[in-house]
Amino acid sequence: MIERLQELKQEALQEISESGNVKDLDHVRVKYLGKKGPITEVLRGMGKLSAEERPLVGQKANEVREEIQTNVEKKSTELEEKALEERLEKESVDITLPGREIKQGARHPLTAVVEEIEDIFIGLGFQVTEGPEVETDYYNFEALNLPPEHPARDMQDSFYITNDMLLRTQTSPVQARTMEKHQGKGPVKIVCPGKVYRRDDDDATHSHQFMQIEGLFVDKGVRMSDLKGVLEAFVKKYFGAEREIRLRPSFFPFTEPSVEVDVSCGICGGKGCRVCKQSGWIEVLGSGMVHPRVLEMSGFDPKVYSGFAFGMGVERFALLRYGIDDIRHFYTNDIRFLDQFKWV
Ligand code: 2NL
Repeated sequence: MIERLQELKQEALQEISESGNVKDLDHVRVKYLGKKGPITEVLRGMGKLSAEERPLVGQKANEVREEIQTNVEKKSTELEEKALEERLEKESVDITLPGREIKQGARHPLTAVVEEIEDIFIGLGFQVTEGPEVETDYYNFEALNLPPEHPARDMQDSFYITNDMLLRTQTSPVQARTMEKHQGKGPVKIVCPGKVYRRDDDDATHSHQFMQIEGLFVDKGVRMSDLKGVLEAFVKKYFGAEREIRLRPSFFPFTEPSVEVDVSCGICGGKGCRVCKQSGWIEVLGSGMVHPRVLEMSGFDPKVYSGFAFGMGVERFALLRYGIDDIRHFYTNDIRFLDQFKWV
């Protein structure tokens, strides 16, 4: 029996040293030291031994068990340390690697210009109002006194969705809707910024989608001089106090009389240059006194109320402000272009 125990010990130590992981090692431990293991079996068979042999075998059995136990523990510590080292190796972080650059975004230049223009008009007592980009024929054209044969109403010039619905061609429908909501009671003093759509081929100065800001002031006793005063204050705030404005007669179906507003050229100071096409003046706004038919259709009595309205293209204001030569830059979203507006 002593020999058998010695053999068992050799086998066990061999298997322990060959264990590659904690699970294998546990398997070996249970196999040799468990209740159904060979050592327990030897101890159970001791009854058949003589009185002299019994303590010797018992002692040897305990010795073997303890040695196996100690070896299992030693191996277990070894395996755990090995596993920890492997993990540390695998999960190591190279703290000398340079960090990734965090890209900072910038406000889109058109957004910056819209917000700047909004702020100027808020300072003049206007409220900012927005409305739908998909409009009905009624609000986009009819309520604005555009006759049925007007070219903008042609399928060729506007994006129709159905017979009666289209992408708005101007932001004036927002103003018509707002007037209607006021139910014939002034004042209405609003600016309406937003995207508008026209079926144009894109080039340096045209885009099928662009930004517009329109404004409207309706109240009792609003006169042409109010139009001139408000637009002069706006232009001087946006372009600079040294700039002058000039009104030229014009025509829009929704205003009567209508004017075109020019600003004196900031490059040549009025002497004539490339930017102002040698005229000394740059056209920036369309405006006029709201047509009585338009007031009437939106619920205002044109004998009691009067108003002025104006409209401007935002891209043009941005081009002039930042010296950009092609409107398409605003819509192609080249990061190198957009990145330059971090400071605005
Ligand atoms: C331009 C000219 C203009 C208006 C827009 C307007 C709106 C209502 C009533 C009357 Cl509800 N008028 N808007 C008036 C005159 C000119 O825009 O050149 N836009 C780019």
